[in-house]
Amino acid sequence: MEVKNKIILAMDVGSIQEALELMDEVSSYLNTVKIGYPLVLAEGLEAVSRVKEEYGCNVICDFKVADIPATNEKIADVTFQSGADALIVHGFVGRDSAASCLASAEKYDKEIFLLTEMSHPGAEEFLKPVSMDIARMGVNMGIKNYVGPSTRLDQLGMIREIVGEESFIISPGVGVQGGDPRDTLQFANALIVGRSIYLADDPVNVVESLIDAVKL
Ligand code: OMP
Repeated sequence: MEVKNKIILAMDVGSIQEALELMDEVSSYLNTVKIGYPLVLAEGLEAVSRVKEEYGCNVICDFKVADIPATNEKIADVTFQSGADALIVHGFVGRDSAASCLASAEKYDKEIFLLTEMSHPGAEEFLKPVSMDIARMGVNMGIKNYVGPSTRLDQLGMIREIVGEESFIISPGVGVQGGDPRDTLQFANALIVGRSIYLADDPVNVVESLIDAVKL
């Protein structure tokens, strides 16, 4: 996936109206949007098709899929049928669960991102001790796309070592969660940024500053 300016907008707003207004402002700078539960539970999967149709951008659905294989497959199928280009899938549930999402992605000629370690403090409790195993599992399964934390760069660096330079890593946690854009891009291919942009008085200014910061 080609991510313009290395920034993925996390569209965690509460309505299609807000999403479209934000896209009107920033869409010339971005070509990739991540849509998750906040917007889809409020507006349905139509939010995915609307954003795709009106702006022609890549949409990554962030449903952090973490169920048994049969249910994962149904979730992945309906997500890809909505037009989503990619789906974020949890790794901790194990190989069979992730494999059913991967099989669905292959069926629709789409992609999955395997979530390794999460960015928030609570990830230290259960996820951190197994995150490298999750990354190794992804490599063994032939997965090419990963999500890893900008808030723990030592961990992100180890994830990069495991998945290799050819893999594509997207990294949340920049801005409000404390991650630094430039440092994160030492290891990640693109940043996921939400609140710093959509809560800003001037989202365009924030996006421009991020682009400058990562160019330096
Ligand atoms: P902000 O913290 O507002 O920039 O948003 C970060 C976005 O990335 C949100 O949509 C989170 O749900 C998502 N995210 C994380 O923050 N941490 C993770 O470990 C994984 C994700 C994700 O999978 O996108």
